[in-house]
Amino acid sequence: MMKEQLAKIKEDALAAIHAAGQSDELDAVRVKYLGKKGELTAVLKQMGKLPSEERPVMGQMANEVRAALTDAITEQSKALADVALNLKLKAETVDVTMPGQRQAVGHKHPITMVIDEVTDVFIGMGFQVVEGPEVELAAYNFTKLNTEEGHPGREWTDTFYITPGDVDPKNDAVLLRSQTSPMQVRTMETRKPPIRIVAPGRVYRKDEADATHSPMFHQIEGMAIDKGITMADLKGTLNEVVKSLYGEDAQTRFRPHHFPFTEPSCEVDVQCFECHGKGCSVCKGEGWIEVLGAGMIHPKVLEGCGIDPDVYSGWAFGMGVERLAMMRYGINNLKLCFENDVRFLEQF
Ligand code: 2U9
Repeated sequence: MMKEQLAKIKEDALAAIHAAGQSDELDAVRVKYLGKKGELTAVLKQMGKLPSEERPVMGQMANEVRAALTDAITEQSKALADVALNLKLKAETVDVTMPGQRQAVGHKHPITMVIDEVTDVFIGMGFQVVEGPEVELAAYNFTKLNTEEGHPGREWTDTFYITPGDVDPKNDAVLLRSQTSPMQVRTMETRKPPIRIVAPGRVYRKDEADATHSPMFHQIEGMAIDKGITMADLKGTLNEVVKSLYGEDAQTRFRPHHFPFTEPSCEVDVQCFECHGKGCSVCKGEGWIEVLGAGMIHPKVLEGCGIDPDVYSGWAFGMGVERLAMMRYGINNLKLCFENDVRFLEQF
């Protein structure tokens, strides 16, 4: 009786196992036959009722059935996993011959291109690049640069003060730097000569925005300080820079000028690259184009920044990046540089 029962369970269960097409189906079959309340378990529970001489034989048979079912379940489970994996692989096949999707690659802004070009020339001459805060103290933006209180550039009409209570052109006033010169001051205060640095970055002045002005613009300033530095080093260095930017035959002209932070001071013109000095619309008939200001660092500035002017001397220069970019790329309105219109930016 029990023998037939076991044989039937085995037959039915094996059929069900092989018919299971999914792992949850297979699990249901396992529970149905081998689970706590399963059919095989139910038969085993009746074992006690058998005459004692039959028990070992039935016990062995029951164990064989259980082993056969367990093996079949394991095997079917592997087969199902194989099928699932193959389906997944097929579904996720990558066709490496399909054309890719072209990604739009951006590029540098024309202002950044000019900054990189100029700083690269200086880096090639052994200069280091320093960058620093755009929010500055009046002491660093003005006083240490020999620009005392009362100087027009220091007035609230020219400079963005952000100190609470609005206008306070005193030393501890906080402002948006109007030049990158504070970085030269900070470098002098923290390093010993020889110093050769360029300081590129954003500066802010209360200028009305028009085709050639913006309340935010960029400067590159720089300086060299060592024993025995003279105006000849300034001229030699700037001539080399101008040749790197405008070509070997570029001519320069140094004109006397005045800045509070340099003495003597000069402005430097480059001969017009369009008309070579004859006078045209690019140079407004001048034949020359002003590109930067420079000079020997004022002894008072050196001393105020902890460098002994009796031992060391140095030169400094400053240039406006936007002017340079407009000339270089033929940009006729500065506003275009700050509107982020890709139709403009894509042209460079
Ligand atoms: C220190 C000492 C000296 C920086 C200098 C200029 C001349 C200059 C202008 C160019 C066009 C500013 O953007 S612009 O309007 N700059 O002409 N700048 S010398 O001299 C320094 C700087 C720092 C400690």
